[in-house]
Amino acid sequence: MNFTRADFPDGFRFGVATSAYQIEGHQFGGAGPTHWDSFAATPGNVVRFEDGARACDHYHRLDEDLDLIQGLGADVYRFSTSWARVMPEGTGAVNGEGLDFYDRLVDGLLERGVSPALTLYHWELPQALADRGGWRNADMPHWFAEYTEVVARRLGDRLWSLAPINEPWCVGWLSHFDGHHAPGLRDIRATARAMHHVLLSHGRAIQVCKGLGMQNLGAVCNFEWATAASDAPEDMAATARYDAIYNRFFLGGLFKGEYPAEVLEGLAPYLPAGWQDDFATIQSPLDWLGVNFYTRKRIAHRADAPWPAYQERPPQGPLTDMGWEIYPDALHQFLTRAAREYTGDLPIYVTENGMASATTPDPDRIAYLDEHLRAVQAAVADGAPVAGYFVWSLMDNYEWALGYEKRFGLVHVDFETLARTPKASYHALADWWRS
Ligand code: IFM
Repeated sequence: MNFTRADFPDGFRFGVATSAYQIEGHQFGGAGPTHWDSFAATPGNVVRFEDGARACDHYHRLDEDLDLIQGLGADVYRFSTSWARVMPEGTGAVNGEGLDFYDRLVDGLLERGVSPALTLYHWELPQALADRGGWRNADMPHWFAEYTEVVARRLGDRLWSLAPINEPWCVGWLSHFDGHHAPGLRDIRATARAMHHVLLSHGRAIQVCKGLGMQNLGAVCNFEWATAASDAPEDMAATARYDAIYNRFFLGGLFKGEYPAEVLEGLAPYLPAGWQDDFATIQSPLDWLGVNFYTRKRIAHRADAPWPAYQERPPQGPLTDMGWEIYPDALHQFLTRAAREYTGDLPIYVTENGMASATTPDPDRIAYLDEHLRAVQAAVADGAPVAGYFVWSLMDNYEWALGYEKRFGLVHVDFETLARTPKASYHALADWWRS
């Protein structure tokens, strides 16, 4: 990687990201059960039934991991608090030990000169709330606001930034329509409610944080670039539906106070009554947009299925261990489009980007990061106000339904001994981030 900091705009921030359930070790420290524990315990959902009970044991190796972040020269560390660790039943009683852990984490970052970027929800819903319907339940925004207030009151004075919910598409669509993530539903009515409640909960959390005087509040969404598999009108229309569900539903809700027509075609009959009245909350003004970006998809029409009637075509070219096509120009195109059509001058952070690769040393990861950083530069040259770039992930961790075999880390983790070993990509980034 032949970059220097001067190759990026003034004040541009580099960082790394993780999430609670993927690294901490959920069995430790008084955390309550989550829907990922029960999802993983159900045959057929997760590779080898693996769960986050021990994960990387970050809970007991906090200082060692904070030293790795400092050694990398990262400006920002993006992490999440676990709702079930802070409030084991989801509402009511607070687990003091859990909050103390996050307090030490934030202070440890600040002592090392790293800015803490908090995400409040990265998918481990407390089981007690899942039992009450989870994201389908219209009470979710109230429950989430209660949890937000507990965390914000304790940590809010020392955070660099806060985002309520990681990747609303995954919370809504992937988990309730595709059934690939907890709670593993395949139900259009559940999907419509979860998609709406996740945005409404986001808005409530922003209101709570603003009420407490917090600043630098954002939203972190995952996006994909969608390319039509052919010029046929039905493939173009299928691609527009894919793009609407994946990208424009969230950008439209957050920044325009509307849902795309292609999504309403399918979901409108199932949305909760009065959904149109919620946009004032959903649109609570933000200070930045976070873009989690990995790949693009080629989409075609699917004639033998009801709405959304699309199918993914096989990826082309080089793939990561996730089977995701490596297509950096999609990041350039997406950042440019997001700024042009939705966010204007609002800063955009690439809050996740990286690749799964089991190779060590990892020249493939170095090349992937290099190409995507060049795509960021191209977007900046086109006028997109990109203000930072965070690598997913600091270390190998629990890749949800794919268990521990997909390795996204800059640091290798031996899941027998839990030894951490920085990879070549870690050293390549450290060489210029520390300069
Ligand atoms: O590991 C995940 C993370 O939890 C959310 N964004 C995508 C990553 C890679 O799949």
